[in-house]
This record gives sequence, structure tokens and C-alpha cells, in this order.
Amino acid sequence: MQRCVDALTLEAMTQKILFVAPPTNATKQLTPDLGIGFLASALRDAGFAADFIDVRRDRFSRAAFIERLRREPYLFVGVKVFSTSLPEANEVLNAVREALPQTKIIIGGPHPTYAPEDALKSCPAADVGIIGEGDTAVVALARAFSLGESVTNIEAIAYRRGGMIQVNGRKSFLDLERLPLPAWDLIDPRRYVGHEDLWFFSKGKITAPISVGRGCPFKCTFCSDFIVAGRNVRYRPVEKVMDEIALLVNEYGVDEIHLTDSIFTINKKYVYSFCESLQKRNLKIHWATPYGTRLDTLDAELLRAMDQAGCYGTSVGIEAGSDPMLAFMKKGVTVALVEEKIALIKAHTRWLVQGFFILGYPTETRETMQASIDLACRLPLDMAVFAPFRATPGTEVAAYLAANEPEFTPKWGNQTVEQLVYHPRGIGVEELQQWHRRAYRAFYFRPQVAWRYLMMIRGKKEIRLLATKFKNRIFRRASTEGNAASPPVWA
Ligand code: B12
Ligand code: SF4
Repeated sequence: MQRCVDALTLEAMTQKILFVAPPTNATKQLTPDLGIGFLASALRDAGFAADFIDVRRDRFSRAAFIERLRREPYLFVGVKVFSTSLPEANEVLNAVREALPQTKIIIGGPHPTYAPEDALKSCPAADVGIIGEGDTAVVALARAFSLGESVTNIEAIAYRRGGMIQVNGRKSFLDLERLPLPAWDLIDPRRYVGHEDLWFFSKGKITAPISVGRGCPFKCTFCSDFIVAGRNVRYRPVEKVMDEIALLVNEYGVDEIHLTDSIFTINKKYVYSFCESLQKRNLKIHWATPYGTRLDTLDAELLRAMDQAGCYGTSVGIEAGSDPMLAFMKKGVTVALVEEKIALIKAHTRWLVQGFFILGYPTETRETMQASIDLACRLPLDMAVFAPFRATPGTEVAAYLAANEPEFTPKWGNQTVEQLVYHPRGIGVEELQQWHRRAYRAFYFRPQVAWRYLMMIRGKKEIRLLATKFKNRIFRRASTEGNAASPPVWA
């Protein structure tokens, strides 16, 4: 019996899993997909082969994509699905099904995690959805498929059985000590150069994202990260992260690192150890924390340590400019604390600081939106982003809306300012769109800010980025209410 299983296992080793990142109409930002990098690596460690197509990076037309998929057999195809890009994901899923009618299709990423049943209902081509961290489940599925076994006992998945959708819950989270490095060859940072990311100020030529941990203990009502990775913060060993940075610098020519975790500064010991190791190993890179830092975790000593270790900027999730809105969002900070901590950053570092705000949150009024714009302009921020409120499944605010504003039915899909799916009671879509334009104009049309941006122009890249930002954020036109059908996004 053992020999038989070994033979099958050997056969499985010759089989490949293909991951696909669909294009999106939600944003022009495109960076290496760390989640898929980790999954590919877990599969390789278990003896499988893995490949990756990033439809936007690789500029596939539909026909070329189908032709590419038919070139070799796959054990299964894994497609990433954002709630905000469901139509585009379905375009890709349908193309995969057309190309490989007999192959199993797995979906994973934000939407299957936050709304597993809805994800399988909305993506009819998919057979199985992975809930949250997929590192263990992809390997379990690969083993089950290659041995022809049932998937019913695999943890943290949703699957179809007898016309119904079954959901197996998650019982445990991964031990990050044993996590392999992502398969960087598949998400090679050099292939993303020239694409926009959410940090305007990059100093390096080749940037890579790095994730140092998973999980978050905070309870912001708009956030669903805890469903992916839980409330307990787990960190990857610092030395392993350093090995990863060294690999990126030496093998891929990376000269800038962006930490993707907003929990980086929660554990001060970890930050000190990270900064110390970075300096000890003489890893000469620019680095920043553009995906967000919690202001309440920062103090002068920590800021100085990060500054000395080469960190040159951060984003901070401010979200709102009035205490009642911050309390409703359960941000755990007040306007006074925001002002104090941003002054602290500017006093102890030379960092560039980007502030994230949400305009049009449930219960917002014209006064609270004006307060957010006023705060953004009052703070010494170098950049401000005024995002629309995105209704994300699984969040506390989604439950609030279901109970208190039943007239709002969430439509997962692109949720940009042009395609607002939600507007607070008493404020129409067009007015909300005007507030977004007003916010950008108020912030950027100030002489000191405009001058700073002109000073940053070093070449065509900055000119192109500035032109896109101004066109999209300041001069964009109001559109009709609702979530218009996404245009096809194949090349
Ligand atoms: C880095 C990041 C980006 C980067 C890169 C995104 C990417 N391709 O991974 C950029 C800047 C491009 C980006 C853009 C956007 N993002 Co973003 N982003 C993040 C962020 C901060 C970290 C993601 C990350 O790298 N985590 C580390 C890796 C290791 O974990 P992971 O990605 O979760 O992957 C694990 C599992 O999800 C799963 N998994 C992941 N992919 C797949 C695929 C398959 C097939 C399977 C089986 C499993 C699986 O297994 C992985 C390993 O355990 C998260 C917040 C967060 N903390 O998760 C938001 C987040 C994912 N982004 C979000 C949003 C809304 C957006 C934008 C729409 C924003 C915008 N309008 O600009 C766009 C849409 C992009 C798109 N559709 O392609 C939301 C998603 C909400 C939702 N329900 O869809 C999140 C959760 C933030 C939030 N709390 O609201 N983002
Ligand atoms: S927004 Fe950031 S701090 Fe708040 S719960 Fe989500 S990950 Fe944690």
C-alpha cells in the first residue's frame, strides 16, 4: 500500500499548480502578489511544481491566455478573488474553465475569505474556495486531488456538494517560524517596475513588498484583516526576513522595501531587532511602511531607531477628522492623538508621511467630512488619500449597515469614487463625489504642497504619476449612481 501511495505521490510531483491574478478595474496599482508567492512556495516544499500568471503584468489577451493554459496540464488552477474585482475575476475564471474544462479551479484571497459562500455562488466556475491563509490548504488540496481523495476533511475551505455549498471552518493559524520564503522567481519585482503602487515617493529603482507578520488585535469596524489571519499577531523570525531582503537585493537587484503590515510597530522588540539586523547585515536599501502604521504605537525612541535604520516614510490610517467618527470606526485614537503623533514623527525623523482618510463612511455628515478635510490640511502631511468607503464583507460596519440601513444592499465589485456603492443617508452620490474632489483640491492646491511636488519631479515617471493622480483624483467627473458593469480588462 505504501509503495502505491509513493508512486502516486511521485506522479503528483510531476504535476503543476497554476496561480492566476486577474486584472482589476479598481486601481492602476500593481505590485508582486506576496500571498501567491507564499502559496507557490508551500507547494514546492511539498513536492509540487507551481507557476503564476499575472494577467495585467503579463498583458494577456483572452485568446492568448486560453492558448497559454492549454499548453500543459495542471493539477489545479488557483485564482485570486478580491471582493472589489468580482466581475474581472469571473472573466478570468470563465476563461480558465473554457481552456481547461476538466481541471479543478480553486479560488482564494479576500472574497472567498470574507464571504466563502457568496464567493462560490458568485463564481460558478470555481470548485473550491480557500478561507484565509491558504498555505496549508493548498498543499492539502494538491495532495487530495493527486491521490483522487475527497476534500471534505480539509480545514478552512468551502466546496460544493450535492448542489449545496459546505464550509469547513478554520481551527488553527499557521506557525510563521516555519514559513518558507515566497517564490520570488514567480513574482519577480523587476517585472513590476513602471507600475503604480500606493507610495508615490519611492527612492529606489526596484521595489519589493515584504510581509513580516500576520494577524491584528485591533478592531477597526471597516477592516476584515482579522478574518484572514486572526487577532493574534504572529511575526516571522527577523533573521528569515533579513535572508529574504538579502536575496531580493542580491538576486533581484531590489533597492527598496515596502513593509505591507500595519502591525509592524505593535511589537517594539521586533522593530528594534529588525532595525539592528538590517544595519548589522549592511543591507543597503531604502525602506518605508506605506501600507500603514498605527499612530498609537509610535514613540520617539522607536521612530529614531527606524529612521537610523533607513526608513524614510510611512502611511498612517487617520480615517476621520472628528472624535465621534473615530469612535464609531473603533480606531482607538482621537484627533488630539493623531495631531500629537504626527508632530512626533516630523520632530524625530525626516520621513515623508501619507495620511489615509475615508470620506462617506456610514453615519457621516457634511460636517464630519469637512472636519476630515480640515484635519488633513492642518497636519504636516506630504500626501493625503481620500478613499471612498468600501463595503467589505465580514466587517463590523457591514453588520451595522445590514441592521441599520437595510436599504443599502452591498454589491461587491469595483468600489471606486466613480462607482460608489454606498453613500451616507442624506448625501447623494453626486454630492459625495464632489466632496472627494473638494478634499483633493483643498489638500493639494496649496502653494507649499504644490511646490513640494514640483521639487520631487526627477523624470518622466513622476510626471506620469502626478498626471494620473491629478486627472483621477481632482478632475474626475461625477458619474451616475451605482456599480456600472466593468469593462473587459484583457489586453
Ligand atoms: C499589499 C496590498 C495591496 C497591494 C497588492 C495586492 C495583492 N495583489 O496582493 C496593492 C497596492 C496592489 C493593493 C491593491 C488593492 N487592494 Co489591497 N491590500 C494589500 C494588503 C495591505 C496586504 C496584502 C498582503 O500582501 N498580505 C500578505 C499576504 C501573505 O497575505 P494575503 O495576500 O492575504 O495572502 C494569503 C491569503 O489571502 C491566501 N490567498 C491570497 N491569494 C490567494 C490566491 C489563491 C488562489 C488562494 C487559493 C489563496 C490566496 O493565502 C495567502 C497566504 O496565506 C491587504 C491588507 C491585509 N493586511 O491583508 C490589502 C487588501 C487585500 N486590499 C484591499 C483592497 C480593497 C485593495 C484595492 C481594491 C484598493 C484600491 N482601490 O486601490 C486594490 C485592488 C487590487 C486588485 N484587485 O488587484 C482589501 C481587500 C478587500 C476585499 N474584500 O476585496 C484588503 C484586505 C485591505 C482591507 N482591509 O480592506 N493591495
Ligand atoms: S485597519 Fe489596521 S489596525 Fe485596524 S484592524 Fe485592520 S489591520 Fe488592524
